[in-house]
Amino acid sequence: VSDPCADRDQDGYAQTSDLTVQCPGKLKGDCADTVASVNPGRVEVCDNNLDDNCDGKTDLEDPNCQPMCFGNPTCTRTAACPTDFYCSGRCCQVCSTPYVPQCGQWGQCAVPRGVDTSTGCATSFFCRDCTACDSQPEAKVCGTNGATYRNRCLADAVSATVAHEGPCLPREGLDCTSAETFSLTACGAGAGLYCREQLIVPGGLPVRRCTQVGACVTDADCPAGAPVQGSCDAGSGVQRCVNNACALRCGG
Ligand SMILES: [Ca+2]
Ligand SMILES: [Ca+2]
Ligand SMILES: [Ca+2]
Repeated sequence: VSDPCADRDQDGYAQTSDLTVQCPGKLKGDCADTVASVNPGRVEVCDNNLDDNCDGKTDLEDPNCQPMCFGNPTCTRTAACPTDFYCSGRCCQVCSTPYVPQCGQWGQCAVPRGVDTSTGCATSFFCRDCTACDSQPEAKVCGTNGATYRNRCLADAVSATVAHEGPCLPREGLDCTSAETFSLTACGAGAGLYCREQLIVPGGLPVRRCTQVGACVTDADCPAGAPVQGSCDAGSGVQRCVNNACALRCGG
């Protein structure tokens, strides 16, 4: 039987934690008695895969490594934060409200630039002549950039790609490239979003953006995170993107 008071790494801490054992001249509770940098007198290092201070909690589990979020939830990704928050420094941070300019000239309106793809928060607005589109009925559409436009006319006028009819959902346009799969939870559980892959630059690498379930720009997007509706005779059905919604077309 080895000596419970042995201090093999000579850091002043013996391996035993037994209160009934006396180890004169030594402290106790060394949870790694071959590593001199690990003992109950140490401060937890948050990224070395060691329980440096021997409290049974390693790295991010350790209270010393918990972020100070001032009442906001902790997080590892934006999709896990409440709506209108983003994840930064492992804390959910509130999105700032974008500045909407007063567009002074007659016929001008403020048009959103969309969301910051890294946070999903709305960015800035710019002024442009909206007369032609203001004269058309309001029928909101959502761009792939996460901007909601008054109507398709205005989206076309600013060269935005329409993702679907109706306003954008919270976090549409958020980058989900780091998500491991195209799962429905990559953009937040129950958020009504899927992680859509798209080519922004022809021949470039695809990017992924959170997009409303069922919304599509090309046939390749379908079924766009939604279950296939309807059925055809074996093998004859093809998913098509028609007016930004997926539809099953039978007979090819
Ligand atoms: Ca020791
Ligand atoms: Ca550690
Ligand atoms: Ca620890």
